[in-house]
Amino acid sequence: MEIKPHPLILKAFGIDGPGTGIKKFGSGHINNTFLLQKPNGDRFVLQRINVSVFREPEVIARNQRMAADYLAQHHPGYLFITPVATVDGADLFVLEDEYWRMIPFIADSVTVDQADSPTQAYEAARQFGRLARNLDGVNLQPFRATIPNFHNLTLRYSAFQDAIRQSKEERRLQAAELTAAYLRYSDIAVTYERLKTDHRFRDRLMHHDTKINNVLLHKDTYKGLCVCDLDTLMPGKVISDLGDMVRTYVSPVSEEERDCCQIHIRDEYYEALMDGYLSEVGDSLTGVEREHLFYAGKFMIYMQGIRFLTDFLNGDIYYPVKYPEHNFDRAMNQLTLLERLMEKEAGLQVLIRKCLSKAGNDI
Ligand code: GN1
Ligand code: MG
Repeated sequence: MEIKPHPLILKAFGIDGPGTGIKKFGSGHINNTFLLQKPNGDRFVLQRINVSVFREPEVIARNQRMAADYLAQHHPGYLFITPVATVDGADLFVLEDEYWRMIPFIADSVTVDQADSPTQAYEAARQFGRLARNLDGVNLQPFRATIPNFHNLTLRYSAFQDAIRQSKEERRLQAAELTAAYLRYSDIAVTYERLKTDHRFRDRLMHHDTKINNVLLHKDTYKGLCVCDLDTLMPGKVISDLGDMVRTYVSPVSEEERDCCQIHIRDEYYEALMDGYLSEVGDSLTGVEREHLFYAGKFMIYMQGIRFLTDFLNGDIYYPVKYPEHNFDRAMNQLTLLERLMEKEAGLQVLIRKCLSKAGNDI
């Protein structure tokens, strides 16, 4: 269904309806995003928050506000996108149970949907690294999960098992081989289970959605400007942010690619993103975190793969699909990526060690 922002929403943010250009923007699965252009040329990004995913949008606003306050105090020059307040001074505007928020469009910025060069991977990773580093000292206590258990692989794994049991027979049979393959790699979930209670595996304020189009790059130089899409800024683990970059920057094709022969690991992108990320956070990692840098990629690819497959088994209730096997194909894509990554572990561990020692660290 086509969703258009109601004129009252624009008014709430102090924008006059007539004369303001509105178009759909971005490529996310979850929220609805629009680019607004005022007659004077000022641009804003207006979003309707998906409340079936983000059940407490106030938590998003609160986390961002607390992070912004901390950063303004401790890293005053750092560009951190904060919402534009409504004319009443609120971070969110609620109309008929729908939550809207607006952020400024950052001048001279562009996003790319795919990493096209190792330099882009480096720049993007560096931005996520800088965010993590700048937020390293923040008191995590008042921060809450915007999506509880979002990257809790233990729960994602049990949701997968539930879906296998409860799915309609047709889908269960269709996915039998793929399901068996994912179950064979369940040690990835077992490792997480062990790690999550290890206090040396620190809680940190993480972005949790580090795909490359969540970094704004300068339109001419392609230098990283800042990160965006801060809905899942919440306490988490370093493997989430690092792992999602491995998942989304390293293969020449995205999770949407159906021809799995095109999926492979580009070592130079892997090295570039490790280098960019560790150049910022390297010296703050604990020994246990450093030992699990390769695991990060496995963790995120496996979790995304079982999320797609779970959704296929459940009848496509979470991810929008364009055709009936869409989630199945995405899960197959992620399994291929996982296997390509694991085949290369020895060589990639060498690259990790190289990047760690460059950042002044060793395993
Ligand atoms: C969702 O909407 P988007 O594309 O930013 C999902 C991520 C997945 C991603 C996979 C809240 O993000 O976790 O990695 O799809 N976000 C949520 O494409 O579930
Ligand atoms: Mg997103």
